[in-house]
Amino acid sequence: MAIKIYGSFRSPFVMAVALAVYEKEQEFELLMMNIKSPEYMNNFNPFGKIPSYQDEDITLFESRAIMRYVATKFEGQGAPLLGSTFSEQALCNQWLEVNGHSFTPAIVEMAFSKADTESSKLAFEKFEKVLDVYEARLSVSKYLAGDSYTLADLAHTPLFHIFMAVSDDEKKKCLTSRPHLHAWIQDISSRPAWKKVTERPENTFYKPRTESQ
Ligand SMILES: N[C@@H](CCC(=O)N[C@@H](CS)C(=O)NCC(=O)O)C(=O)O
Repeated sequence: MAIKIYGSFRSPFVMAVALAVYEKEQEFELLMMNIKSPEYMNNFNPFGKIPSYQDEDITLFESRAIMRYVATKFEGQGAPLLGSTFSEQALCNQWLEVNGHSFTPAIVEMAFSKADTESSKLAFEKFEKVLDVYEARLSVSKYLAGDSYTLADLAHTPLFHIFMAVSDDEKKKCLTSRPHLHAWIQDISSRPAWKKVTERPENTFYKPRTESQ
């Protein structure tokens, strides 16, 4: 059975799973169902969320679990993704947790806060504190887990892509003013597998602004 990803490219988590599949040089079908239907909730994700993943061996939900599965299943193909040493593997897991528990909530809270309010200011400050942690890490390490690109880096690409696409130059300064962070975002966004994701015909939601990035 071909790999099936359920969801829409409006979701950064769906894009992250698609990116992991492409990094492993696999193809997939992107399918959408009514995610609150009994059929979807009983067979794919009882929480009624996207993405879900299916291949001949397994049906899975939760994007980071799916990415780990894909990286392990296709270990010998494409980019390694899990870290090349025992320490890198541990750091990859650590930074994937950071992605899930610190980075994603901070960027989502900022994106959903009402513009020019006290809560949007607080959300932005909170996001900047998270970015400071990334800047410090990336000033001593090429990638989050060490010398090689892993799932920890990959998990960030879609959310930064969306942030860059929907923000004006002033807002983007929180990225461009942190040189190591900015160079890393450019690096992880220039991978051929990411280009393949952005060039999928279903990817119509976040068009990059034309201003300088
Ligand atoms: N932790 C989940 C998050 C999934 C998630 O929140 N997906 C959103 C789209 S970005 C969704 O399905 N929202 C629909 C809903 O909550 O009804 C993952 O990483 O897969």
